[in-house]
Amino acid sequence: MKTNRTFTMIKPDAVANGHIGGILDHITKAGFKIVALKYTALTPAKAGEFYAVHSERGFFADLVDFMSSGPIVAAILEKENAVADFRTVIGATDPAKAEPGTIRNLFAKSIEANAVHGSDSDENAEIEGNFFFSAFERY
Ligand code: RTP
Ligand code: MG
Repeated sequence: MKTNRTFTMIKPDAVANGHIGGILDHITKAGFKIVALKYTALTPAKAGEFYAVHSERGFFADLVDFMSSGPIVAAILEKENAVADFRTVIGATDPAKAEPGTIRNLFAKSIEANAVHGSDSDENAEIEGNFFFSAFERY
């Protein structure tokens, strides 16, 4: 079951720009079932923990500031081949390089404020889902 799941966040830019509904619609029309959903916000400490893998990168401090700058929407999604298929649906990290019709192409403005997060492996999908949702919040 867990190999059919991925984790996503609608990032602060997309929430602030009124794209929660548009992005969730895009996700469900792409064949993903929402099995957990939460409107919340990250503190700087929590944002740093979530993106700890990037702590040595030059953009880390900016990324933490950005991810804690406003509310986000967290969700666990289910679909066959969920992790890889969702990466295709969201498009490249830099929206200028994202394929037409992808979520980042449609809803993102910059390489940092890029509208959505998508897990990069089954293992990280499980870790990230558990970061936001307790067992009784996951269908
Ligand atoms: P994500 O983890 O959020 O799904 O994004 P990703 O895999 O496509 O990209 P990743 O390399 O994991 O980077 C994580 C997030 O850091 C910000 N970033 N800023 N200023 C920059 O050069 C830069 N590079 C990355 C983005 O918000 C990116 O999604
Ligand atoms: Mg990543």
